[in-house]
Amino acid sequence: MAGTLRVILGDQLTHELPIIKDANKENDVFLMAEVASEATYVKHHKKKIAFIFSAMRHFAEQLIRSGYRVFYTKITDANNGGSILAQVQNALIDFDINSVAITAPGEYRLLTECQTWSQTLSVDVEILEDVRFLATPSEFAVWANGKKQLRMEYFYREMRKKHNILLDDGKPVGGKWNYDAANRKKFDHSATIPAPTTFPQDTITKQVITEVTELFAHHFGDIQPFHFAVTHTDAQKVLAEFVELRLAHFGDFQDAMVQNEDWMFHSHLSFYLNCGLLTPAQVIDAAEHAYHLGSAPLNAVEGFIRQVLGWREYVRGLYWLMMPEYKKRNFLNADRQLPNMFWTADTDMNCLQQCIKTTKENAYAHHIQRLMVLGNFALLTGLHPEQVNNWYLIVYADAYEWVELPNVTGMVLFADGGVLASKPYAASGAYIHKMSNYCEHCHYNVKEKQGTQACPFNYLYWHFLIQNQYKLQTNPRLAMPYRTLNKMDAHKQNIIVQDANAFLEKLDNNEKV
Ligand code: FAD
Ligand code: DLZ
Ligand code: SF4
Repeated sequence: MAGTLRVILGDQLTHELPIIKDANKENDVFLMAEVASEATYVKHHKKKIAFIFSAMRHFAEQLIRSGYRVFYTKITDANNGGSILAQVQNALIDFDINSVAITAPGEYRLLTECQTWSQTLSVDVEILEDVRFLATPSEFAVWANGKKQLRMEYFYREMRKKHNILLDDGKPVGGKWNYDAANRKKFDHSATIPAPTTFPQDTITKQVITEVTELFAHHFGDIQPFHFAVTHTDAQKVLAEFVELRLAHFGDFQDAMVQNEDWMFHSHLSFYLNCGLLTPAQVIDAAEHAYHLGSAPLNAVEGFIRQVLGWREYVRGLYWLMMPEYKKRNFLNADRQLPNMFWTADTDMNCLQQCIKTTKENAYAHHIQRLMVLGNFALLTGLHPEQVNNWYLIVYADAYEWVELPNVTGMVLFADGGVLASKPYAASGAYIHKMSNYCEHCHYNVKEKQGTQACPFNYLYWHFLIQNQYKLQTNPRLAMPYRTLNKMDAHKQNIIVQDANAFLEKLDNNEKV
C-alpha cells in the first residue's frame, strides 16, 4: 500500500515529534538528506556542519534499529540531488508514496519553499506543527496582539503561569518573577570553572569529519577538536553534568567573562536544544528539580529557566510574527562592511580577540560575549545588519535564523527600532572591564578615554550616541547618557569624533586595530 514520505530535517531530531510517532512502519518512509543547499546557503562553520551531519546519521541509525524504513542521503552520495526538494523528488520516484509530510521548518526561507512543494510535486504535502516549543507562533501572536510593547519579561510571566513553572500557589517562588539583579557578578574565583562535557569521536563522527574537512575546506572555523554530543543519550549527559556542576553558579557568573575560559558556568545546551537532541521541557524540568532538591539556588535556576522558557520562546514568537519584513530592518541605517578581523581574530582589542577565537575554535561563544563584546562592537561601529546577521548565522553551531535574527537585529543592533529591546545595549569599555579580566591583558588602556592608547570602546560609545542622536535622544532609557553628552564641551566632543573617525578609517581599510 502506498505510504507517506516523512521528511526529517537536520534540526528536527526528536523522536517525540508527531512525524515520527504517527509513522506506519510498513508503508511510510523517512527521508533524511545531507544536502549542499542547507550546508551552504550561508557558509556554516565546519564544526556546525559536522555536528549536524553526525547527529543526523546517528538519528537515522536509531530509526532503522527501531524498524522504520529510512531513505538517507549522505553528502558524498553520488545520487545526492543537492537540496531537500531534489531528494523528495528522488524518493517519489524510488518508493511507493502518495503523500509527503514534514514538520514545519524553523526558518522562513525553507517553510515558504515547502509551502510550494504540493504544487511543484503534484502530491499532498502536510506541514505539521513543531510541537517541541512551549508556545506556538499563533499563541505568541495572540499575546502580542494590541500590545504597544512586546517585552520579554511579561511574555515570560505568562509562560511561567501557563506551564506552572517555579510557582507557589500561582505566585512566583520566592516572591519575585526575576532575580536578574543578583546575576551580574564578576568572576571572583569562589568556584572552580568545570571543564565542558566532552565525548570521544566514534566511527560515524570520524567519517563525517573527514568528509566535511574535504568538502567544506573553504568554510570558516576549526573542525578539530570535535567533542560535541551527537546522540540523545550523550546530550542528556551534558544536561546532567550542567545541573550537577554548573547550574548552582550559573546565575552569579552569568555575565562574567574570563581570559581563556570559553565555557564558564553556561549550560552549552543550545546546540542540542536547537537540533532536537534535547527538548526545552526536559531542560526546564531538570533545572526546576535541582531547585526543589536544594542543589541550586533560586537566582541560578530562575535565571536559567528565564533563558529557555522566556528568551528562547520569545525570540521564536517574534521571528514568526515579524518575518519576512523583520530581516530588512535597519533602523539606524548602519552600513559599514564587516571587517576581516571577524574571521581572523587579528586584533589588538583583547576582548574581541578572545571572543572571535572561541567562536572560531568552538563554534560557540557564551551570551555576554555575543552581546556585549562582539555585538556591542558591531553596534557602535555601525556594521550593516545583513552582514552581521550572516556572520552570526555562519559561526555558531546553535545558529538557525529563527533564534539568530531577533538576537542580532533586535537585541544587538537595535535595527528593529526597539521592538525587542527598550534601548540599544551600547556600552563603553567600563562595562567589559567590570565583567571580565580581559582589559588586564589588552594592548589598550580601558581607563583612557582619548588618544591612540585609549580603549576604542570608550570613544566609540560616545561617537555612537552623537551619530544617532536624532533617532535615540528621545528614548527615556537613554536620557542619562544624553544629558552627560550634552554637558560635554564642543572640544571634548570633537576629540571623540576625531578618535572614532581615525579608528573607523583603519577598520574600513582592514588595518589592525
Ligand atoms: P546558556 O547561557 O546556558 O543559556 C541556556 C539556554 O537558554 C541556551 O541554551 C538557549 O537555549 C537559551 N537562551 C539564552 N539566551 C537566549 C536568547 N537570547 N535567545 C534565545 N535563547 C536563549 N542562541 C541560539 O541558540 N542560537 C543563536 O544563533 C543565537 N545567536 C545569538 C546571537 C546574539 C547576537 C546574541 C546576543 C545571542 C544569541 N543567542 C543565540 C542566544 C545565546 O547567546 C545562546 O543561546 C547561548 O549563548 C548558548 O549557549 P548556552 O547553551 O551555554 O546558553
Ligand atoms: C544547518 C543544516 C545543515 C548545515 N545541513 C543540513 C542538511 O544537510 N540537511 C538538513 O536536513 N538540514 C540541515 N541543516 C538544518 C537546516 O538548515 C534547518 O532544518 C533549516 O535551516 C530550518 O531550520
Ligand atoms: Fe576590550 Fe577595551 Fe578592555 Fe581592551 S581595554 S579588553 S578593547 S574593553
